[in-house]
Amino acid sequence: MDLFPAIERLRRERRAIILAHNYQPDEIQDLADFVGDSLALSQKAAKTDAEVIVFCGVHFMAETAAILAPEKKVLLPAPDAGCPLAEMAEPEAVLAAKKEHPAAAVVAYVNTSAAVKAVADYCCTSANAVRVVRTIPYEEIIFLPDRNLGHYVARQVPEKRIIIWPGFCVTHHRIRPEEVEAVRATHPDAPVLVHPECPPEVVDRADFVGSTSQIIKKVKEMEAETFIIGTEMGILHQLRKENPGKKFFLLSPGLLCPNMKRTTLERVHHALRELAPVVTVPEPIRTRARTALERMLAIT
Ligand code: CIZ
Repeated sequence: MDLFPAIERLRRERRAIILAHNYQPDEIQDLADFVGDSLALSQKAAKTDAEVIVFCGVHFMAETAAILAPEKKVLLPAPDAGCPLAEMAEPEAVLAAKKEHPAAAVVAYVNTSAAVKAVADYCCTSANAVRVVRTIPYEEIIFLPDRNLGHYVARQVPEKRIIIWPGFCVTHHRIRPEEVEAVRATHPDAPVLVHPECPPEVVDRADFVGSTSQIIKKVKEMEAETFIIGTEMGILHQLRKENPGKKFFLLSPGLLCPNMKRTTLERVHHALRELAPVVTVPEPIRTRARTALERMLAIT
């Protein structure tokens, strides 16, 4: 069966919108009504008048959409798509850290479970982490769960004391600084753009550091012909589509998130046909997590 027209028909019948993260497989991005980072997708979910949201991404992203749009049915076609980084922070451990540092605010990266967002004071994304930490009226901050993003933020906001959680993204954390040196030798004129989830030694050697949405924006503004990209390979699809005259190379061959690749056309079709699997966030976790997300949205 040709799944594209079948999905299209079901999408109309179900009054559904398909949202895909920048790291999703190419064919899923092509199918989607909207492609973006997790925050932009969740905001889209909250604003849409569609009744069903098919969230092509990983579990914490669909949860964020369910927190912000509780009246809609949020479907996650790949229910086995977790995020090892999100699993590196548990609510009990966060509460224990709060007890140890009673004057500190907890800033939780969006890559956390709803249960962790519910015990956090603020959320942030990689696009706004520096701004959130700089703006909030706290001198001491527990930043979780990504230690590389935490180090990046701490360097940009030296006036605050940042207690950094030891988590990491398995995909970004494995990039080595020698890979930047090697690519500089083969493509000396190509700017290197990396995600702040990369280790500090990689970030130090890059020309630009930013979230997926910031990398996409920056490439459009730059005049170079060739670019080296240090984030998950799914982003190359958008970059190539939006910049047909430019060339892109991955900084490291290991930049592939297996969880992001669990979404398939078959699974999207199945989700729309069965209206399952549904992602929900129970009360009072939803309301508490929403408060942390709304505090972030008020800053950005
Ligand atoms: O916020 C997101 O969607 C993530 C996880 C990365 C990014 O930079 O967009």
